[in-house]
Amino acid sequence: MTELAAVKAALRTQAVETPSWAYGNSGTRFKVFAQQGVPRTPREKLADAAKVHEFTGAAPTVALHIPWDRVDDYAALAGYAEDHGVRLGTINSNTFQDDDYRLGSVCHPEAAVRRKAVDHLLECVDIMDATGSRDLKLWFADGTNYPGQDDIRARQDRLAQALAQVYARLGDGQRMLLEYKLFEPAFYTTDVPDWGTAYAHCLKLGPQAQVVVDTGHHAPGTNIEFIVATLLREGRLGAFDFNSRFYADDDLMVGAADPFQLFRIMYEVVRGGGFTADVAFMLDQCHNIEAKIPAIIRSVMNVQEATAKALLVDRGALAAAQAAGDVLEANAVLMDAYNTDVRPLLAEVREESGLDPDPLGAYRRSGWAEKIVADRVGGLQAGWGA
Ligand code: AOS
Ligand code: ZN
Ligand code: ZN
Repeated sequence: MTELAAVKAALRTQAVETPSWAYGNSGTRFKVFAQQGVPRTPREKLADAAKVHEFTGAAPTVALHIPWDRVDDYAALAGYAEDHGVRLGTINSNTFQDDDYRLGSVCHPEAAVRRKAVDHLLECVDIMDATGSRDLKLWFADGTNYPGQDDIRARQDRLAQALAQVYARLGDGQRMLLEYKLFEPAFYTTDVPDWGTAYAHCLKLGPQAQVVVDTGHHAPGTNIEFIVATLLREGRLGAFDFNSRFYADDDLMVGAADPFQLFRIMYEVVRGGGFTADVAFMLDQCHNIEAKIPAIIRSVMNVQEATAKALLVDRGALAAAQAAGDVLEANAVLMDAYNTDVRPLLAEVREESGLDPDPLGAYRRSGWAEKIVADRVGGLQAGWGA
């Protein structure tokens, strides 16, 4: 296979999981802007996600969020997804939207609240059994706002106990993905604030516990690609939540704020052998002011572009320059790949797969946007879906 053929083959295998909540209305704490035609039910979210897959060929799975996507029959929901050409993906738990969780969930000082949170997580594993999902994604809003509010060490013990209970419930082939976040909603301490804390818990739990890197969850200036390289070396990079940020956890379209950072991350993924099914590429975004389905299509394309550039790095030339200590040449090799316009290459890959080379144009021409505006009245905010 020529090098270009290998790059194309790799691009054809790339799958980006889209989040059900990105299809619903969302906003900031100041205002949720309702858009016309947004889904009212989990099935309608899946129908929209199927459109993203239809036009990109690269978004075959959809992440669910419990309880936002709660239904009576998950196997039937999985069947509905398959009828539309997609599959159900990661199950996201929610231990942050209940009054009981004011002081935390699995780290809460009261055993009864911790029990309630763990029961929810165990229920999520039951749902995974029904949907056939591989991954349970855990993001905890737990933390404290004031020094002295709670015992930092005790909270870690409570967290470890809860994680161990859920880990023990995982079936063969199921994984627990632990996401970290620097701050918000807690502002003094967060119980899983960084990759080191997540990694330490995963290490104790076992190989089915893996770390999720949400690209918006770091302090400004953090070198995320270094974290990616480290987790891959340790065999603990389970997934990405892709999005981009200018300030904090902005959840904007991935690759919008800093395409160069996304390229650097994808280069470490390629370099570290992470371009396999073991690393899930998920989006975790909210489209507050822009049209949702085209924004998600754009995001998938942005991931593909960064990946194509990463795959095009001349690794032989890079290694030679690095070995020779040629700083400028090494940097030039990397920048050459980054500065390549990969859009024609991706258009070719799409055409060779029988897709329209222009996914956004194809979506616009499809009439789906007009159809959902006509058909769906009263779309709901993400988080309050049926
Ligand atoms: C929150 O900041 C996190 O990024 C999450 O991944 C969260 O689980 C997601 O927004 C769905 O609830
Ligand atoms: Zn996330
Ligand atoms: Zn987030």
